[in-house]
Amino acid sequence: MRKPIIAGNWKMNKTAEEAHAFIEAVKNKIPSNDNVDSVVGAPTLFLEKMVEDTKGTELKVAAQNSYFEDSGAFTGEVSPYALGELGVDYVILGHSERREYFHETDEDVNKKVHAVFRNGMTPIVCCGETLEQREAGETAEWIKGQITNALKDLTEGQVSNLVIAYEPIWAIGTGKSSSAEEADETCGVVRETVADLYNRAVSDAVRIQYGGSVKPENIAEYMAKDNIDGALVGGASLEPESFLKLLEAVK
Ligand code: G2H
Repeated sequence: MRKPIIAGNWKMNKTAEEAHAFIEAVKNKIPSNDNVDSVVGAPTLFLEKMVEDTKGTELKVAAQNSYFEDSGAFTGEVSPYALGELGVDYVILGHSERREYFHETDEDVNKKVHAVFRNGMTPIVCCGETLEQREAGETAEWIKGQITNALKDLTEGQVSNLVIAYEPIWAIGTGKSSSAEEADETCGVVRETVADLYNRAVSDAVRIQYGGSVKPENIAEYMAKDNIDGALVGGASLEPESFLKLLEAVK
């Protein structure tokens, strides 16, 4: 039985004050993490305070990116070593917005996955296809390639513990969600790829989230599917009430 994991992805939203107000509003209402892992992914600027604010609660904090070197002359980058020292639990990696606007490649994502594990955190590795690729029938091949590259040289234990987020690019922030059946089918491709690369025990253990216009009204449909173990949620994770409803729907 895989434990559900719901992760908010605030993207580049909120001020420090708003982030603090959000945590204060939700932190004592988070369901037990015996039933669901609850995570909020915030801009780097707020992480230190959020880790402090969530200490002793069931809410975990995620960064939205990190560099793959621990330290050095990399002006403007975020150190995975410093994130780990801060007490950040998860790092979202290879989000399609990072790939599109900041030119991250599969190779970068793989190096970042290793860096996040090296620093004691859990990667949430994103994959997903464009509308053109879906319409051309290329989704499965594309996803297999992204997963194979992202997981290169990881151990069975690491892959069993990481989280993969399948986010069709055409369903991100558009209000156009992939149907639960389509999402389940592609999450199944992710799971089979992991089985081919490793083995059935690893593919049974890895948790796969769906992401793309998930909201309290539709999350139950996705969670009912065999290959979907959670959600990576952008817009609907920004307000405390909506975030709590997402958690309530799966606990
Ligand atoms: C997809 C998702 C969060 P939204 O990017 O990662 O955002 O739920 O707003 O589509």
